[in-house]
Amino acid sequence: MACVPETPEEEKRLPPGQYVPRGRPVVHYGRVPAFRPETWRFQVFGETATGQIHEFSWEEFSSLPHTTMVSDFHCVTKFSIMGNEWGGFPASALLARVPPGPGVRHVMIWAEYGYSANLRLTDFDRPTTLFATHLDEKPLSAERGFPVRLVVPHLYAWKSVKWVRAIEYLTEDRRGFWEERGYHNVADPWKEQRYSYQEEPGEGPP
Ligand SMILES: Nc1nc2c(c(=O)[nH]1)N[C@H]1C(S)=C(S)[C@@H](COP(=O)(O)O)O[C@H]1N2
Ligand SMILES: [Mo]
Repeated sequence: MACVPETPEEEKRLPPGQYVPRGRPVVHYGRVPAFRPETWRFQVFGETATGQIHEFSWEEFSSLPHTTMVSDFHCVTKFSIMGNEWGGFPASALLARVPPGPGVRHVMIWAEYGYSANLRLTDFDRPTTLFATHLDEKPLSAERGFPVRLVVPHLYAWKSVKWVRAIEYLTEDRRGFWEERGYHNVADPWKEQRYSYQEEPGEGPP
């Protein structure tokens, strides 16, 4: 494994304690789920503005406006994958389509098999947060999250939930899968927010 950035410019984009491996590792907990377009549904639930659950079929979901974005990807186990070209639609498009209620400050991202990650609404609503269906102009491979994953490039990559199936709007914060298991609630790689013991007051649920 090469453990150095390829260019000085890449070096500047590398958060503290991270390295660039050769190749692009695939990381997840548990098995790769199958995708069945006829029965696949995407739910937006919790504190929606209307009080109703909103459900998308794959056809509706995949017809949201498409865009591309290049970003880096930082796993808390210290490797970074630089310069990924993701295609999909911004999380802000989903927020516009299914507005959250006025008290919503957090979201829970839910995946197949119950994997989850929580985000502050301000992190979810960043212009760089994307629901990605494509990587480098090709549909995602099964193990990278096909048919759709979230990409939150400014936070550690466990927040970039693969095989995403639902968003829950929350008025109060709640910990997701890794956040419950000792990882930092916020997860900013530039501040090396790796573990929950580093949390400052106000950075996590009580
Ligand atoms: N559904 C789901 N999404 C997940 C994970 C997981 O276990 N399940 N692992 C996360 C972690 S820890 C990382 S580093 C990235 C890895 O993404 P990659 O396999 O495309 O490199 O996916 C994240 N998304
Ligand atoms: Mo990770």
